[in-house]
Amino acid sequence: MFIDVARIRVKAGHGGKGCVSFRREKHVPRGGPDGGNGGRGGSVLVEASRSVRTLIDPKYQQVYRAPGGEHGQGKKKRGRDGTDVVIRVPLGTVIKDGETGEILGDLTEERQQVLVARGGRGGRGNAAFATATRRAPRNAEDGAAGEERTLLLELKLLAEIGLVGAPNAGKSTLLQALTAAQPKIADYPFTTLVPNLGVLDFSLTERVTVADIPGLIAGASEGAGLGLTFLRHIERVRVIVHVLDISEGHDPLKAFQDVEEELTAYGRPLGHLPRLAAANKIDLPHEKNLARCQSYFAGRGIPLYPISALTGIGLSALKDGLRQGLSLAPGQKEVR
Ligand SMILES: Nc1nc2c(ncn2[C@@H]2O[C@H](COP(=O)(O)OP(=O)(O)OP(=O)(O)O)[C@@H](O)[C@H]2O)c(=O)[nH]1
Ligand SMILES: [Mg+2]
Repeated sequence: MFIDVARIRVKAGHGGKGCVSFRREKHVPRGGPDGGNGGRGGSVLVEASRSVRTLIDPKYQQVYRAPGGEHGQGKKKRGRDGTDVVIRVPLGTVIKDGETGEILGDLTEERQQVLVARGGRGGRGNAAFATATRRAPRNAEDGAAGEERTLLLELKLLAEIGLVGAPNAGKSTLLQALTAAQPKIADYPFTTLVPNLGVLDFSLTERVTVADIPGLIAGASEGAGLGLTFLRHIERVRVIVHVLDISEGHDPLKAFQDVEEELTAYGRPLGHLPRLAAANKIDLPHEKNLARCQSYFAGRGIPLYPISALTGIGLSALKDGLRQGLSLAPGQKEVR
């Protein structure tokens, strides 16, 4: 199962208590205060890891608690610190405060960490309170409470290219044709329920990630079809490819406009991203639709690529177009 949001509670450990103690040794009369400080409570951190793919673990383990620090002891012995708890999440996870929505971190690199709940400070033992005039203090502090908060974890796929379109347009077929991904493909709408990712090789050193986004229909922003939940994944893409079914009996322009409307209704800035149109299924009768598309997209400055994802016609021209789109897109191209 693909889990892309999780709400969790994190509790850092309480600081250990400071100790009240006096040195007592046979030949040392009136030994001074020697109560040690308490240890710091364990903190909770979130760390990005390439080996984690989904948020399934945090989804099921809803509370993460770090252990407290140990209490201080006599002979100025400091209590041991509580061990930190590290929650591992996939690259591309955004961490928000569950109550305020404030973004606490956006983990895009391997082993990048954010501290989400700081462990409580250990209390000072009585040794720490001794002064020249106050030689036998009997006071010590309690440890401080650890921080505690609710977090919202959201996974946003890190893909450079996003394939969008109506259900059944052939997005998954195109992903399969461009990359080694093996998404489910079928002749019914909403086959793709979660985004699929594949890696497209332009050359040995130039590779980009392509995401196949579940089908979008008019009203998706009000929850129709699968809704817009998955659009959060395309917030980060750099080029949007509209996959259009131009075979006879379909209305690719209506499909394009519906999808564009939903992208606008989603309310995040996607408008500035370069767009390409892939006129798919040209192995089927399509002449009238192709002519309509050509004049429509030419008027909007959107490059149009007639393709057949199924037979492979036109894919190398589309790849060149993608490469060019990426070079025009804002942001650095990621070469892995
Ligand atoms: N003839 C022909 N059929 C195609 C082509 N591309 C896709 N199809 C068929 O169209 C149907 C839908 O393809 P998918 O790739 O599952 O479509 P999708 O856009 O991913 O659909 P959803 O996941 O439901 O949104 C399948 O039966 C494919 O075999 C094409 O170029 N030519
Ligand atoms: Mg699909």
